Amino acid sequence: MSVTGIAEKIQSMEIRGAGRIARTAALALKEHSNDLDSKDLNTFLREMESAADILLQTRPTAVSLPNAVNIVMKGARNAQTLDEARDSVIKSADSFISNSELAVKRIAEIGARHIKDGDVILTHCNSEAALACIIEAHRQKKKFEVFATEVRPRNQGYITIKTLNDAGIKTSFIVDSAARYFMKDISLVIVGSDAITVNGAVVNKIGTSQIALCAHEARTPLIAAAETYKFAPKTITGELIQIEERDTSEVLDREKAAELSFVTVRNPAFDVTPADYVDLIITEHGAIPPEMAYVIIKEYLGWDIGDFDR
Ligand code: RUB
Repeated sequence: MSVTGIAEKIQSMEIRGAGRIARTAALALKEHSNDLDSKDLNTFLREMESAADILLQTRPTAVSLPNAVNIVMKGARNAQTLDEARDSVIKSADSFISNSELAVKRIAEIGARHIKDGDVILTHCNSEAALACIIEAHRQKKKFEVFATEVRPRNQGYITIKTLNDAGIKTSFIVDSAARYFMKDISLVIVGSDAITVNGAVVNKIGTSQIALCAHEARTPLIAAAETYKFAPKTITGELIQIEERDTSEVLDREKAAELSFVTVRNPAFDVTPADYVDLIITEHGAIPPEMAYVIIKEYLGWDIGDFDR
């Protein structure tokens, strides 16, 4: 499929979830580099950069996307020949995809250690990384149950309950606004992440921060499961994570909205949970307190303060 076709699928959320978006973008760049019949290095790089730009425009919040694009393009940008550049894109994309799949498996193993018999887990949205922890704990025969939210307006909660049901995990399905009502019964909150800032704030599906606030009030621990490529290097210099505002028709039918001349519909897709409300971040390199986010950015993403002065 063309880069534009894949970009449309990401934009429309046919392909969604920060990890999947990143792997799909890496694959799209690899396939594009194979399809291009550029005659020289500069033309190849120009065409690859414009494909990368198309992918980057799709969803602004998931930092896994620019991180994946940079990882795939880095070697090609420094290549001396066209063959070297193409080769580098292909190898980097392949290794990004397999590392990403491995990272989720590793997160599952580490995350499962934090789930114990008798737990009642609340999860929000549909996170491959968060669900991997839950499913691994179930595979280890731990006895627990899960509460899953609906996730208005796109209802990703349906995908979550289907996955949990297929795994044979006892699950309660609740509307988003019931999170505080049930929090007294919850012993652990596990969510995924679209971006993690240098301060350890977790950017995830809208509603996560409300759940975190309720969890904090009830002294219920909250864990975020996040591969290292979801950490946002540019937040080192104070750059904010852009919160995607999606089409308002996802929330209220366009015709109904048109009848309400004093009403503006808003549809932010993500929110920011401050580090104070996050107990642990599970990465493929281990579980860290949110305060250690800088270490992940520096050690595993290879970025440092000086990188921004060039
Ligand atoms: C998905 C979402 C997920 C994170 C992590 O939002 O917020 O919690 O992307 O998912 P959307 P994963 O449905 O708008 O893409 O662990 O699968 O990367």
